[in-house]
Amino acid sequence: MVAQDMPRDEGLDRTLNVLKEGYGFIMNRREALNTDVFETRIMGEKAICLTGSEAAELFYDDTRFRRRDAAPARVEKTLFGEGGVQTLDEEAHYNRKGMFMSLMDDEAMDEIGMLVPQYWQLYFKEAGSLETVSLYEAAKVVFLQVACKWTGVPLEDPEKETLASRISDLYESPAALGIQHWKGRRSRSKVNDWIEGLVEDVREGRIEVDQGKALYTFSWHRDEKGNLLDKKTVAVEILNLIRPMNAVSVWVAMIGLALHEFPEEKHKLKGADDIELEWFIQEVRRYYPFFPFAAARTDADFEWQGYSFEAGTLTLLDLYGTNRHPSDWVDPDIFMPERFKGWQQTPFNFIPQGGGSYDFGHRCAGEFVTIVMMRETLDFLVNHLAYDVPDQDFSFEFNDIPAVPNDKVKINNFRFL
Ligand code: HEM
Ligand code: MYR
Repeated sequence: MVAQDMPRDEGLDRTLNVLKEGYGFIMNRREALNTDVFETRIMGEKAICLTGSEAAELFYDDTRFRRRDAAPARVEKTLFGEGGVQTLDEEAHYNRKGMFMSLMDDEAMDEIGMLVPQYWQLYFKEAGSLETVSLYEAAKVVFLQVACKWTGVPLEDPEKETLASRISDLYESPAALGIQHWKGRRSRSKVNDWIEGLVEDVREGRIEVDQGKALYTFSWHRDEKGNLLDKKTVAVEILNLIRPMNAVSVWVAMIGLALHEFPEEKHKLKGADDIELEWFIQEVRRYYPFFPFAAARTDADFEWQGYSFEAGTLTLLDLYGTNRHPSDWVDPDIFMPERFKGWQQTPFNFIPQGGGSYDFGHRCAGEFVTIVMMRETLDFLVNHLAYDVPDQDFSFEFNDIPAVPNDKVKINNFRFL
Protein backbone atom coordinates (compact mmCIF):
# COMPACT_ATOMS: atom_id res chain seq x y z
CA MET A 1 0.00 0.00 0.00
CA VAL A 2 1.25 3.48 -0.81
CA ALA A 3 1.54 5.73 2.24
CA GLN A 4 -1.08 8.49 2.35
CA ASP A 5 -0.62 12.01 3.71
CA MET A 6 -1.23 12.29 7.42
CA PRO A 7 -4.17 14.62 8.26
CA ARG A 8 -2.69 18.02 9.03
CA ASP A 9 -3.61 20.77 11.46
CA GLU A 10 -2.97 23.58 8.96
CA GLY A 11 -1.17 26.74 10.00
CA LEU A 12 2.05 27.91 11.54
CA ASP A 13 3.29 26.95 14.98
CA ARG A 14 0.47 25.82 17.33
CA THR A 15 2.24 26.31 20.69
CA LEU A 16 -0.11 29.20 21.54
CA ASN A 17 -3.13 27.03 20.76
CA VAL A 18 -1.82 24.32 23.09
CA LEU A 19 -1.67 26.94 25.84
CA LYS A 20 -5.10 28.38 24.94
CA GLU A 21 -6.94 25.08 24.50
CA GLY A 22 -5.03 23.07 27.12
CA TYR A 23 -6.58 19.66 27.68
CA GLY A 24 -8.83 20.13 24.62
CA PHE A 25 -6.02 20.67 22.08
CA ILE A 26 -5.88 17.14 20.62
CA MET A 27 -9.57 16.32 21.25
CA ASN A 28 -10.74 19.44 19.38
CA ARG A 29 -8.70 18.44 16.34
CA ARG A 30 -9.76 14.80 16.56
CA GLU A 31 -13.35 16.05 16.25
CA ALA A 32 -12.68 18.69 13.57
CA LEU A 33 -10.47 16.49 11.35
CA ASN A 34 -12.24 13.22 12.27
CA THR A 35 -8.97 11.36 12.89
CA ASP A 36 -6.97 9.75 15.72
CA VAL A 37 -3.66 10.81 14.19
CA PHE A 38 -2.62 14.17 12.81
CA GLU A 39 0.43 16.28 12.20
CA THR A 40 1.00 19.81 13.53
CA ARG A 41 3.84 22.13 14.62
CA ILE A 42 4.60 22.75 18.28
CA MET A 43 7.56 24.56 19.87
CA GLY A 44 9.09 25.17 16.45
CA GLU A 45 9.09 21.58 15.22
CA LYS A 46 6.85 19.06 13.49
CA ALA A 47 4.81 17.03 15.97
CA ILE A 48 2.43 14.08 15.62
CA CYS A 49 -0.61 13.86 17.90
CA LEU A 50 -2.27 10.54 18.75
CA THR A 51 -5.47 9.65 20.58
CA GLY A 52 -7.55 6.55 21.35
CA SER A 53 -6.60 3.04 22.46
CA GLU A 54 -5.29 1.84 19.07
CA ALA A 55 -2.94 4.80 18.76
CA ALA A 56 -1.95 4.34 22.43
CA GLU A 57 -0.85 0.79 21.63
CA LEU A 58 1.37 2.18 18.87
CA PHE A 59 2.80 4.89 21.17
CA TYR A 60 3.85 2.28 23.75
CA ASP A 61 5.65 0.10 21.16
CA ASP A 62 9.24 0.68 22.28
CA THR A 63 10.70 -0.55 19.01
CA ARG A 64 9.12 2.53 17.40
CA PHE A 65 9.27 5.20 20.11
CA ARG A 66 11.90 6.39 22.58
CA ARG A 67 12.01 8.92 25.40
CA ARG A 68 15.51 10.38 24.86
CA ASP A 69 15.17 14.11 24.00
CA ALA A 70 11.38 13.90 24.16
CA ALA A 71 10.46 15.89 27.28
CA PRO A 72 10.48 19.67 26.76
CA ALA A 73 13.21 21.43 28.80
CA ARG A 74 10.61 23.32 30.86
CA VAL A 75 9.14 19.98 31.99
CA GLU A 76 12.52 18.47 32.89
CA LYS A 77 13.61 21.59 34.78
CA THR A 78 10.50 21.50 36.97
CA LEU A 79 8.31 18.38 37.02
CA PHE A 80 10.58 15.48 36.08
CA GLY A 81 14.04 16.65 37.17
CA GLU A 82 17.07 15.87 35.02
CA GLY A 83 18.28 12.31 34.39
CA GLY A 84 15.18 10.64 35.85
CA VAL A 85 13.46 7.40 34.82
CA GLN A 86 11.07 9.26 32.49
CA THR A 87 13.91 10.12 30.10
CA LEU A 88 15.57 6.67 29.89
CA ASP A 89 15.31 3.90 27.29
CA GLU A 90 16.18 0.21 26.96
CA GLU A 91 18.42 -1.44 29.61
CA ALA A 92 18.96 1.77 31.57
CA HIS A 93 15.19 2.26 31.79
CA TYR A 94 14.51 -1.38 32.68
CA ASN A 95 17.03 -1.25 35.52
CA ARG A 96 15.80 2.08 36.92
CA LYS A 97 12.12 1.17 36.57
CA GLY A 98 12.81 -2.07 38.45
CA MET A 99 14.12 0.04 41.33
CA PHE A 100 10.68 1.71 41.54
CA MET A 101 8.54 -1.35 40.91
CA SER A 102 10.28 -3.38 43.63
CA LEU A 103 8.73 -0.96 46.15
CA MET A 104 5.17 -1.51 44.95
CA ASP A 105 4.11 -4.64 46.86
CA ASP A 106 1.01 -5.44 48.96
CA GLU A 107 2.79 -4.47 52.16
CA ALA A 108 3.47 -0.99 50.77
CA MET A 109 -0.16 -0.56 49.73
CA ASP A 110 -1.30 -1.62 53.24
CA GLU A 111 1.13 0.82 54.87
CA ILE A 112 0.02 3.72 52.65
CA GLY A 113 -3.62 2.72 53.17
CA MET A 114 -3.10 3.07 56.96
CA LEU A 115 -1.08 6.29 56.83
CA VAL A 116 -3.56 8.23 54.69
CA PRO A 117 -6.56 8.21 57.11
CA GLN A 118 -4.18 8.61 60.07
CA TYR A 119 -2.71 11.88 58.72
CA TRP A 120 -6.13 13.15 57.57
CA GLN A 121 -7.44 12.65 61.14
CA LEU A 122 -4.45 14.49 62.55
CA TYR A 123 -4.85 17.34 60.08
CA PHE A 124 -8.47 18.00 61.01
CA LYS A 125 -7.75 17.59 64.74
CA GLU A 126 -5.09 20.29 64.50
CA ALA A 127 -7.15 22.56 62.24
CA GLY A 128 -9.86 23.42 64.80
CA SER A 129 -13.50 23.21 63.80
CA LEU A 130 -14.00 26.94 63.14
CA GLU A 131 -11.51 27.08 60.31
CA THR A 132 -12.31 26.94 56.60
CA VAL A 133 -10.01 24.41 54.97
CA SER A 134 -9.08 24.05 51.29
CA LEU A 135 -9.14 20.34 50.52
CA TYR A 136 -6.52 20.86 47.81
CA GLU A 137 -4.06 22.68 50.06
CA ALA A 138 -4.74 20.33 52.99
CA ALA A 139 -4.08 17.25 50.86
CA LYS A 140 -0.66 18.60 49.84
CA VAL A 141 0.42 18.65 53.50
CA VAL A 142 -1.24 15.37 54.46
CA PHE A 143 0.28 13.55 51.47
CA LEU A 144 3.75 15.02 52.01
CA GLN A 145 3.67 13.48 55.48
CA VAL A 146 2.47 10.13 54.10
CA ALA A 147 5.15 10.20 51.37
CA CYS A 148 8.00 11.08 53.75
CA LYS A 149 6.98 8.39 56.24
CA TRP A 150 6.71 5.76 53.48
CA THR A 151 10.03 6.67 51.77
CA GLY A 152 11.99 7.12 55.03
CA VAL A 153 12.65 10.82 54.46
CA PRO A 154 12.82 12.68 57.80
CA LEU A 155 10.35 15.59 58.03
CA GLU A 156 10.25 18.08 60.90
CA ASP A 157 6.75 19.29 61.74
CA PRO A 158 7.48 23.03 61.33
CA GLU A 159 8.83 22.48 57.78
CA LYS A 160 5.83 20.63 56.42
CA GLU A 161 3.84 23.59 55.03
CA THR A 162 6.84 25.18 53.27
CA LEU A 163 8.03 21.89 51.80
CA ALA A 164 4.53 20.88 50.67
CA SER A 165 4.20 24.15 48.84
CA ARG A 166 7.67 23.92 47.26
CA ILE A 167 6.94 20.41 46.04
CA SER A 168 3.60 21.46 44.59
CA ASP A 169 5.46 24.17 42.62
CA LEU A 170 7.04 21.32 40.64
CA TYR A 171 3.72 20.21 39.14
CA GLU A 172 2.01 23.61 39.11
CA SER A 173 4.77 25.17 36.98
CA PRO A 174 5.68 23.00 33.94
CA ALA A 175 2.89 24.41 31.76
CA ALA A 176 2.83 27.87 33.41
CA LEU A 177 4.27 31.09 32.01
CA GLY A 178 6.29 33.85 33.67
CA ILE A 179 6.77 34.05 37.42
CA GLN A 180 4.96 30.82 38.26
CA HIS A 181 7.16 28.86 35.89
CA TRP A 182 10.40 30.35 37.22
CA LYS A 183 9.29 29.75 40.78
CA GLY A 184 8.95 26.07 39.82
CA ARG A 185 12.55 25.96 38.57
CA ARG A 186 13.81 27.54 41.80
CA SER A 187 11.78 25.12 43.91
CA ARG A 188 13.21 22.21 41.89
CA SER A 189 16.76 23.18 42.78
CA LYS A 190 15.87 23.75 46.45
CA VAL A 191 14.10 20.43 46.95
CA ASN A 192 16.79 18.58 44.99
CA ASP A 193 19.44 20.06 47.32
CA TRP A 194 17.40 19.00 50.36
CA ILE A 195 17.19 15.34 49.22
CA GLU A 196 20.81 15.25 47.96
CA GLY A 197 21.91 16.20 51.48
CA LEU A 198 19.97 13.25 52.88
CA VAL A 199 21.49 10.85 50.34
CA GLU A 200 24.95 11.96 51.49
CA ASP A 201 23.87 11.46 55.11
CA VAL A 202 22.75 7.90 54.33
CA ARG A 203 25.94 7.08 52.43
CA GLU A 204 28.18 8.56 55.14
CA GLY A 205 26.21 6.79 57.87
CA ARG A 206 25.12 10.08 59.48
CA ILE A 207 21.46 9.03 59.59
CA GLU A 208 19.84 5.67 60.16
CA VAL A 209 17.15 4.67 57.72
CA ASP A 210 15.20 1.43 57.68
CA GLN A 211 16.68 -0.80 54.95
CA GLY A 212 13.31 -1.36 53.28
CA LYS A 213 12.68 2.36 52.74
CA ALA A 214 13.14 4.04 49.35
CA LEU A 215 15.65 6.54 50.75
CA TYR A 216 17.89 3.60 51.66
CA THR A 217 17.29 1.33 48.65
CA PHE A 218 17.66 4.15 46.09
CA SER A 219 20.84 5.46 47.79
CA TRP A 220 22.44 2.02 47.43
CA HIS A 221 20.88 1.01 44.10
CA ARG A 222 23.28 -0.24 41.38
CA ASP A 223 22.61 0.60 37.74
CA GLU A 224 22.87 -1.84 34.80
CA LYS A 225 26.64 -1.38 34.79
CA GLY A 226 26.95 -2.08 38.52
CA ASN A 227 27.53 1.54 39.59
CA LEU A 228 25.81 3.55 42.31
CA LEU A 229 23.69 6.43 40.99
CA ASP A 230 25.09 9.91 41.51
CA LYS A 231 23.44 11.72 44.40
CA LYS A 232 21.61 14.17 42.15
CA THR A 233 19.95 11.31 40.29
CA VAL A 234 18.98 9.60 43.55
CA ALA A 235 17.37 12.88 44.65
CA VAL A 236 15.47 13.18 41.36
CA GLU A 237 14.15 9.63 41.80
CA ILE A 238 13.18 10.06 45.48
CA LEU A 239 11.32 13.16 44.33
CA ASN A 240 9.69 11.00 41.63
CA LEU A 241 7.93 9.36 44.61
CA ILE A 242 7.34 12.32 46.93
CA ARG A 243 6.22 14.81 44.24
CA PRO A 244 3.53 12.69 42.59
CA MET A 245 2.23 11.50 45.97
CA ASN A 246 1.84 15.18 46.86
CA ALA A 247 0.18 15.70 43.44
CA VAL A 248 -2.60 13.24 44.29
CA SER A 249 -3.96 16.41 45.98
CA VAL A 250 -5.17 17.51 42.52
CA TRP A 251 -7.40 14.45 42.42
CA VAL A 252 -8.55 15.09 45.99
CA ALA A 253 -9.79 18.46 44.75
CA MET A 254 -11.62 16.63 41.94
CA ILE A 255 -13.07 14.12 44.44
CA GLY A 256 -14.39 17.13 46.38
CA LEU A 257 -15.85 18.56 43.19
CA ALA A 258 -17.45 15.24 42.17
CA LEU A 259 -19.05 14.77 45.62
CA HIS A 260 -20.49 18.26 45.28
CA GLU A 261 -21.57 17.94 41.62
CA PHE A 262 -23.08 14.47 41.98
CA PRO A 263 -24.71 14.26 45.45
CA GLU A 264 -26.67 11.12 44.49
CA GLU A 265 -23.35 9.35 43.88
CA LYS A 266 -22.06 10.57 47.24
CA HIS A 267 -25.13 9.09 48.90
CA LYS A 268 -24.35 5.64 47.42
CA LEU A 269 -20.89 5.73 49.01
CA LYS A 270 -22.15 5.75 52.62
CA GLY A 271 -20.86 2.51 54.11
CA ALA A 272 -19.68 1.35 50.66
CA ASP A 273 -17.07 -1.41 50.32
CA ASP A 274 -13.66 -0.97 48.67
CA ILE A 275 -14.99 -2.10 45.29
CA GLU A 276 -17.71 0.55 45.13
CA LEU A 277 -15.30 3.20 46.41
CA GLU A 278 -12.94 2.19 43.59
CA TRP A 279 -15.61 2.60 40.87
CA PHE A 280 -16.04 6.19 41.98
CA ILE A 281 -12.26 6.76 42.09
CA GLN A 282 -11.79 5.26 38.64
CA GLU A 283 -14.55 7.51 37.27
CA VAL A 284 -12.87 10.57 38.82
CA ARG A 285 -9.60 9.55 37.14
CA ARG A 286 -11.40 9.07 33.81
CA TYR A 287 -13.73 12.08 33.83
CA TYR A 288 -11.60 14.95 35.11
CA PRO A 289 -8.43 16.12 33.35
CA PHE A 290 -5.03 15.91 35.02
CA PHE A 291 -1.95 14.81 33.05
CA PRO A 292 -2.71 16.08 29.52
CA PHE A 293 -0.34 14.22 27.17
CA ALA A 294 2.61 11.85 27.29
CA ALA A 295 5.56 12.71 25.02
CA ALA A 296 7.98 10.51 23.04
CA ARG A 297 9.96 10.56 19.76
CA THR A 298 9.72 8.11 16.89
CA ASP A 299 12.88 5.98 16.94
CA ALA A 300 12.68 4.63 13.37
CA ASP A 301 10.97 5.32 10.05
CA PHE A 302 7.81 3.21 9.83
CA GLU A 303 4.30 3.01 8.45
CA TRP A 304 1.16 2.61 10.52
CA GLN A 305 -2.40 2.46 9.20
CA GLY A 306 -1.10 3.72 5.86
CA TYR A 307 0.62 6.79 7.30
CA SER A 308 4.41 7.34 7.25
CA PHE A 309 6.18 8.23 10.46
CA GLU A 310 9.68 9.69 10.17
CA ALA A 311 12.38 8.88 12.77
CA GLY A 312 12.98 11.60 15.37
CA THR A 313 9.49 13.18 15.28
CA LEU A 314 8.06 14.53 18.54
CA THR A 315 4.84 12.64 19.32
CA LEU A 316 2.16 13.44 21.89
CA LEU A 317 -0.38 10.91 23.14
CA ASP A 318 -3.64 12.42 24.42
CA LEU A 319 -4.26 10.84 27.83
CA TYR A 320 -7.37 12.82 28.73
CA GLY A 321 -8.96 12.39 25.27
CA THR A 322 -8.28 8.64 25.19
CA ASN A 323 -10.29 8.26 28.40
CA ARG A 324 -13.21 9.98 26.66
CA HIS A 325 -12.79 8.41 23.25
CA PRO A 326 -16.14 7.32 21.76
CA SER A 327 -14.64 4.07 20.38
CA ASP A 328 -13.82 2.90 23.90
CA TRP A 329 -16.44 4.54 26.14
CA VAL A 330 -20.23 4.65 26.13
CA ASP A 331 -21.54 8.16 26.92
CA PRO A 332 -18.01 9.37 27.76
CA ASP A 333 -19.22 12.79 28.89
CA ILE A 334 -21.46 11.39 31.63
CA PHE A 335 -20.11 10.80 35.17
CA MET A 336 -21.10 7.21 35.88
CA PRO A 337 -19.01 5.22 38.41
CA GLU A 338 -21.01 2.04 37.76
CA ARG A 339 -19.58 1.85 34.24
CA PHE A 340 -16.61 0.16 35.93
CA LYS A 341 -18.74 -2.76 37.14
CA GLY A 342 -17.58 -5.75 35.06
CA TRP A 343 -15.64 -3.44 32.74
CA GLN A 344 -12.87 -4.91 30.52
CA GLN A 345 -9.57 -3.13 31.01
CA THR A 346 -6.78 -3.35 28.42
CA PRO A 347 -3.32 -1.76 28.85
CA PHE A 348 -4.43 1.00 26.44
CA ASN A 349 -8.11 1.93 26.92
CA PHE A 350 -7.92 3.76 30.27
CA ILE A 351 -4.71 5.74 30.62
CA PRO A 352 -4.93 8.68 33.06
CA GLN A 353 -1.45 7.67 34.24
CA GLY A 354 -0.14 6.37 30.94
CA GLY A 355 -0.58 2.95 29.30
CA GLY A 356 1.34 -0.18 28.32
CA SER A 357 3.56 -2.08 30.74
CA TYR A 358 4.71 -1.05 34.22
CA ASP A 359 7.98 -2.98 34.12
CA PHE A 360 9.01 -2.67 30.47
CA GLY A 361 7.39 0.63 29.54
CA HIS A 362 6.79 4.07 31.00
CA ARG A 363 3.39 3.45 32.56
CA CYS A 364 3.13 5.25 35.91
CA ALA A 365 4.94 3.36 38.67
CA GLY A 366 2.54 4.83 41.22
CA GLU A 367 -0.85 3.98 39.75
CA PHE A 368 -1.78 1.62 42.59
CA VAL A 369 -0.38 4.00 45.20
CA THR A 370 -2.61 6.70 43.68
CA ILE A 371 -5.70 4.49 43.79
CA VAL A 372 -5.08 3.54 47.44
CA MET A 373 -4.52 7.19 48.44
CA MET A 374 -7.67 8.31 46.62
CA ARG A 375 -9.80 5.44 47.95
CA GLU A 376 -8.79 6.05 51.58
CA THR A 377 -9.33 9.81 51.18
CA LEU A 378 -12.79 9.25 49.66
CA ASP A 379 -13.74 6.88 52.48
CA PHE A 380 -12.52 9.43 55.03
CA LEU A 381 -14.48 12.30 53.46
CA VAL A 382 -17.70 10.31 53.08
CA ASN A 383 -17.72 8.00 56.09
CA HIS A 384 -15.51 9.57 58.76
CA LEU A 385 -15.91 13.34 58.42
CA ALA A 386 -19.02 15.54 58.18
CA TYR A 387 -18.59 19.04 56.74
CA ASP A 388 -20.38 21.95 55.12
CA VAL A 389 -19.51 23.35 51.72
CA PRO A 390 -19.56 27.17 51.72
CA ASP A 391 -20.54 29.12 48.58
CA GLN A 392 -17.59 29.19 46.20
CA ASP A 393 -16.44 28.95 42.61
CA PHE A 394 -16.23 25.27 41.69
CA SER A 395 -15.45 25.87 38.03
CA PHE A 396 -12.03 25.17 36.56
CA GLU A 397 -10.23 26.28 33.41
CA PHE A 398 -9.51 23.83 30.62
CA ASN A 399 -6.24 25.57 29.88
CA ASP A 400 -4.98 25.59 33.44
CA ILE A 401 -2.64 22.58 33.70
CA PRO A 402 -3.14 20.93 36.15
CA ALA A 403 -6.77 22.05 36.46
CA VAL A 404 -8.15 22.57 39.97
CA PRO A 405 -11.48 24.25 40.93
CA ASN A 406 -10.89 28.01 41.22
CA ASP A 407 -11.53 28.26 44.98
CA LYS A 408 -9.53 25.04 45.66
CA VAL A 409 -12.54 23.25 47.21
CA LYS A 410 -13.26 24.84 50.58
CA ILE A 411 -15.06 23.07 53.42
CA ASN A 412 -15.99 24.17 56.97
CA ASN A 413 -17.91 23.19 60.13
CA PHE A 414 -16.29 19.80 60.04
CA ARG A 415 -16.76 17.18 62.74
CA PHE A 416 -15.69 13.53 63.00
CA LEU A 417 -18.28 10.78 62.48
C1 HEM B 1 4.93 8.19 35.17
C2 HEM B 1 0.64 10.28 35.84
C3 HEM B 1 0.99 9.50 40.58
C4 HEM B 1 5.42 7.71 39.97
C5 HEM B 1 3.72 8.76 34.97
C6 HEM B 1 3.19 9.10 33.66
C7 HEM B 1 1.99 9.68 33.86
C8 HEM B 1 1.74 9.71 35.26
C9 HEM B 1 1.06 10.23 32.78
C10 HEM B 1 3.94 8.93 32.35
C11 HEM B 1 3.41 7.93 31.42
C12 HEM B 1 4.20 7.94 30.14
O1 HEM B 1 5.13 8.74 29.96
O2 HEM B 1 3.93 7.12 29.26
C13 HEM B 1 0.42 10.32 37.20
C14 HEM B 1 -0.70 10.98 37.80
C15 HEM B 1 -0.61 10.77 39.14
C16 HEM B 1 0.58 9.97 39.37
C17 HEM B 1 -1.78 11.76 37.06
C18 HEM B 1 -1.52 11.28 40.19
C19 HEM B 1 -1.08 12.09 41.06
C20 HEM B 1 2.17 8.85 40.82
C21 HEM B 1 2.60 8.37 42.10
C22 HEM B 1 3.87 7.89 41.94
C23 HEM B 1 4.22 8.05 40.54
C24 HEM B 1 1.77 8.45 43.38
C25 HEM B 1 4.80 7.26 42.93
C26 HEM B 1 4.45 6.81 44.11
C27 HEM B 1 5.69 7.74 38.62
C28 HEM B 1 6.96 7.37 38.04
C29 HEM B 1 6.82 7.51 36.66
C30 HEM B 1 5.47 7.96 36.42
C31 HEM B 1 8.21 6.92 38.79
C32 HEM B 1 7.88 7.27 35.58
C33 HEM B 1 7.68 5.92 34.94
C34 HEM B 1 8.60 5.66 33.77
O3 HEM B 1 9.06 6.61 33.12
O4 HEM B 1 8.87 4.48 33.51
N1 HEM B 1 2.80 9.13 35.92
N2 HEM B 1 1.18 9.74 38.16
N3 HEM B 1 3.16 8.64 39.90
N4 HEM B 1 4.82 8.09 37.62
FE1 HEM B 1 2.97 8.80 37.90
C1 MYR C 1 3.52 13.90 38.81
O1 MYR C 1 4.27 13.21 38.09
O2 MYR C 1 3.93 14.69 39.66
C2 MYR C 1 2.03 13.71 38.73
C3 MYR C 1 1.28 14.48 37.78
C4 MYR C 1 1.62 15.92 37.55
C5 MYR C 1 0.93 16.47 36.32
C6 MYR C 1 1.29 17.86 35.99
C7 MYR C 1 0.88 18.26 34.61
C8 MYR C 1 1.99 18.85 33.80
C9 MYR C 1 2.02 18.35 32.42
C10 MYR C 1 3.13 18.79 31.56
C11 MYR C 1 3.07 18.19 30.17
C12 MYR C 1 3.94 16.99 30.00
C13 MYR C 1 4.26 16.67 28.57
C14 MYR C 1 5.37 15.70 28.51
